[in-house]
Amino acid sequence: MSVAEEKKRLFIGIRVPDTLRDELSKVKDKATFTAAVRWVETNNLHLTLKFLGDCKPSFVEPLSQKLQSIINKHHSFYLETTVIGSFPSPKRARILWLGLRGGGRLISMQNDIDEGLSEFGYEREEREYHPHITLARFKRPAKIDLDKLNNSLIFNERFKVGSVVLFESRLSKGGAEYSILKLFSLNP
Ligand code: 2AM
Repeated sequence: MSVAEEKKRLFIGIRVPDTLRDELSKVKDKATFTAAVRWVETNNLHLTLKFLGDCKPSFVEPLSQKLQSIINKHHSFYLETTVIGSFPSPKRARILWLGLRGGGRLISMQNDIDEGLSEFGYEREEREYHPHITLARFKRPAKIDLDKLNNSLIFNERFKVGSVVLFESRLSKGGAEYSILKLFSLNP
């Protein structure tokens, strides 16, 4: 077995509820981009809290214990969708995302996860955390009309976040496949 096969590519995130997934699956039908774009598969839509990258399988247990102790201190909360935006800019878009708001509890939990995992040697995020769901990635920087896209869609979804997930990401030629390794329930 090669070294690469031994490792697990991990990240911590939040699942997108089915109702919002269904809505988001319609975005690609409304988008009229001419640029080459790779849409995130509907099943893969998620909100990232912390990307961990390649980890030894033996790390999953201590990581899970730490996450459990952090999540035990937090309560479920609601998030609301905002608008579709792009990173770094609509003139040279690489990533298309859906913004989320209402997350005082989300920010505090993400901050605790970020701080808690620094114990294991993970760098703390230097940039401010902007909650978003990545919808698509452009193959090359693209100029896109976000107003047109946002005007053609009415998103006003509010959803409850009751758990946090430790995901494993498997990369293949067909794209990434995410599976749930552990699920941590927030306090009601
Ligand atoms: P994002 O798309 O939500 O911003 C799973 O791969 C998730 O981890 C991705 O959706 C991405 O978050 C984040 N991610 C992937 N590779 C990353 C990297 N090298 N550094 C930071 N975050 C990464």
